[in-house]
Amino acid sequence: MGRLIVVSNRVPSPRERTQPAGGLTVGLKDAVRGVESLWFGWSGEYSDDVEHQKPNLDKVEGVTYATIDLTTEQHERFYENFSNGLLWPLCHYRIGIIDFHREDLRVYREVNALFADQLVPLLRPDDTIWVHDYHLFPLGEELRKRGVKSKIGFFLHIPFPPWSVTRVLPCAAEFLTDMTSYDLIGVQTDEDAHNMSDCFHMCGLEKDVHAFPIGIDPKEFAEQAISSLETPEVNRLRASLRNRKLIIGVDRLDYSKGIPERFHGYEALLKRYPEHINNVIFLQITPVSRGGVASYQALRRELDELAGRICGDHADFDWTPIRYLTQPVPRHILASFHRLADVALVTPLRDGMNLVAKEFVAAQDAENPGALILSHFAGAAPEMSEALLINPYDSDDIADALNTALTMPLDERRRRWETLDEEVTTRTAAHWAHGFLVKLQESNDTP
Ligand code: GDG
Repeated sequence: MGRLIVVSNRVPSPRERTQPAGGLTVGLKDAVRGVESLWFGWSGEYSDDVEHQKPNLDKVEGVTYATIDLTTEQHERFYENFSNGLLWPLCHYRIGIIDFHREDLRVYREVNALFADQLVPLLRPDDTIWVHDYHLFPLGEELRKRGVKSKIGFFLHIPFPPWSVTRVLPCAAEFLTDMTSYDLIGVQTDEDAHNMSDCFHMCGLEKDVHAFPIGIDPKEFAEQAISSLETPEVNRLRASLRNRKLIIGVDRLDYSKGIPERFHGYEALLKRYPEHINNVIFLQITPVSRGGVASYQALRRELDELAGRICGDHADFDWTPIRYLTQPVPRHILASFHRLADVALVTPLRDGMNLVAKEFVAAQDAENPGALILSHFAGAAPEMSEALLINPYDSDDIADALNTALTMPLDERRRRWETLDEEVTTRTAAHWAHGFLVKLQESNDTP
């Protein structure tokens, strides 16, 4: 096979290139290993004249990273407004907070055309191209318009809603038409595949969509969880617990993750099961993301207020019920924090997959594993039925599950964890990438 070309809005930062952090970078690192490959995307930098730029090329461990700049207006309209202010909430079923402007759509298309213009000169005929995520729905068609005949696959990392929601997007039919240019379209779950196939059908188009649930590198995460157990940070956390149970939540600061709902569920636990007061600590790690988008600023204010209010109402002079952090924690430390935790609380209102649930499982000690509480609305839920599955809109459901998890006997925790761990170690990031690329090679419907 020729080279693998990966295209995503952002490429891994120089640090992530050797120490990949998220699922996408981990999964693709395995996919690009041993194959000549090129990863193309936005540099994270701005310039005024983007038409005449040349991609910046940087080769690390056999992978060439090719990056281009955007203008500040393109960043605002393409990335903040259209991708994250409209497509993200729409795909997470949040039509009440979307904001559509034709000018933003024009710039979204303009940036997809710019990506194509800048990428085409770097391509060879036997390349295989893999496009990622909602920022780049029309890229395949832009490449075809420029004569690219290679196999082009597309993977969507976030959910895809049914037609009744998708049709709210004024350009939904245009996007779906463009997407027929891909040789293979992959999504996270069977539900997403069904929804997208149905949307094609409703627009008079025929296109198969397949589910490829993404995973993690469980071995690497487990090793980090064990090897960081005696670091100063982990020792400090352990000492500060003073034998209290630890509940952990880890999410980008994003309204799709159900963090206020989680806080309400935890407060319901303190009210309805007061025996846990002073015997439990909830550590919520929530690095700020997309701080330029208004709905994210509003969520941050809401969480600041809610965490402060719950602490004020329930804390004692020697106990604080919630430790709420908006700073990121280094990945190896995070892995050990998961291992120390008795319970993980993963409560998205909608999530493509949710890698945190899988990371928590991978980090556990087989002799004394913690319990996972997981939303029905995470893409991971169908594979992880041995978690305590909850409806995040029901704070009493969260409270009951927390009580069950905090009091679960060791043999039940082990039994549930073993089944979960089997899933996480079978469906890895490498397995995901391999499955997609094999299917893409098999596809024979290049237009
Ligand atoms: C999208 C989809 C899908 C979080 N806080 C810190 C930190 N993290 C890491 C986690 C995990 C990653 O970020 C988050 O991954 P998720 O899957 O949970 O969520 P999204 O970022 O929304 O990802 C999602 C995913 O794409 C892959 O397809 O699963 O559904 O929305 O790895 O550990 N990492 C570090 N410090 C933190 O404070 N180092």
